[in-house]
Amino acid sequence: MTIFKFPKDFKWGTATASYQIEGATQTDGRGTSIWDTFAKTPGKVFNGDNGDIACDSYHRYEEDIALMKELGINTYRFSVAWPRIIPDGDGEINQAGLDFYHRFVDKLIENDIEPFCTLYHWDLPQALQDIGGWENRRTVDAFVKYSEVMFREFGGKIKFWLTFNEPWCIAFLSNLLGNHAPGNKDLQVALNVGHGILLAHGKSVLKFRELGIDGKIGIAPNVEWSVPYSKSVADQAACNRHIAWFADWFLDPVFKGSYPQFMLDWFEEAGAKPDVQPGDMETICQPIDHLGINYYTMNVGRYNPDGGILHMESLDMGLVRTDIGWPVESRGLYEVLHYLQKYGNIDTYITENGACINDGVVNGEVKDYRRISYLQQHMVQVHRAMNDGLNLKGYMAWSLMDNFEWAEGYRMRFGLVHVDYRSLVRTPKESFYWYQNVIRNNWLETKDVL
Ligand code: GCO
Repeated sequence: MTIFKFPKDFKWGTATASYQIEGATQTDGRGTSIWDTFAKTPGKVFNGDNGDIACDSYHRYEEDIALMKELGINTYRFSVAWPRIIPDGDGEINQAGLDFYHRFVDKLIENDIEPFCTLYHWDLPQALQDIGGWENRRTVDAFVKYSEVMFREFGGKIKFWLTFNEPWCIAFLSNLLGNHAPGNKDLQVALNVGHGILLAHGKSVLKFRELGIDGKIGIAPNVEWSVPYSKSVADQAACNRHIAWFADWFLDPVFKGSYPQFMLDWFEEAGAKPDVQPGDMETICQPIDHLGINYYTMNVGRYNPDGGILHMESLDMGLVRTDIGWPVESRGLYEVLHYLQKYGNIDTYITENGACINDGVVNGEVKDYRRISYLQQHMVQVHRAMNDGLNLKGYMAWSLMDNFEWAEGYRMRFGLVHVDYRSLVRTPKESFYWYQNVIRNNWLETKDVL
């Protein structure tokens, strides 16, 4: 048995996102988001599910905060629904929306839970999509306005900020692969969208500094690790592209002020390139205070000219998979963290990590031992990376509770707390009690949990 101790000020948390948990989509003046539209388009979301009710956290947030308190987390990562703050994206401010987040954030603070706020976790106001979404620079300016409203209202109260959650998903999953809202399948659109959000990120960070907000700000990419199937140059290059697609494509502009040339060349061969205007790259390249990393899985990649835009196929190496089909490989997290050192040893938070394990309630209990195993393995890798001297400041499990899993609807469950979507009853799972123990001890013990 080995004991892994964590530093005193380590942030232990969980993460959620507004559209996935809040429900109350028609309440208190909230505008429509692209996810409302997408979820109601037949064939886009499994079972025709949508976020109208979700976990109803908009109404049950006190119960949820009581659960957080019981769990013992000192940090909670949540996102704000832009359409609650500015219903049409760019017009009137909705006081009722601000009031909700004030009540919510005050309650967190009252319970000694640090609010860690994501400004954009995908619920773009539909009115902005109607003018071209992130491809239109009016959307970029509207985001800066929205973020200014948030900074002015919550600056000082909220000390930890993230501009964008998972730029790869916003650009490519949503606009090249078409799986998420708004569902485009066009590389040029994807590159424009990616560029738009980078620009919005840079301008928002500039605004944060200009206002002198007491707090820290950064961005949270999702990064998948890829290991080449063979030593062939082609396999290695395919995996390099795969990693860079998630990481370098967004982080090179943020940290270095340029897109990675080999990826620009690659996309240009496919006939597309981002619409970079003079001054854009300088605007994007603003010093940030921390980096959030969302990590779930690793690939073994092989060059295959039919393997999508990157010409890479992921091989099935027989790894254990979670119920959503993603291979479990915790060492990928360690590799990702080291890979990102090329951008400097910046304060880093694991802003999401977790497993889809669909075990249900049996006799009042949820014995999700596979989730415990997943979390434990990944936390050990975080600890390893910290031992190497990396500035890892916190770990936030995805997710506090089961919720609306985007295109998968409600069938895929990532929560430490089970949610019965008919009764909305919350039942803490075994993993909840396991995590509670880790947090209470501030160390992790690795005897085999299975
Ligand atoms: C994400 C997502 C979450 C997902 C999780 C599991 O940021 O991709 O933030 O919303 O639910 O990743 O797929």
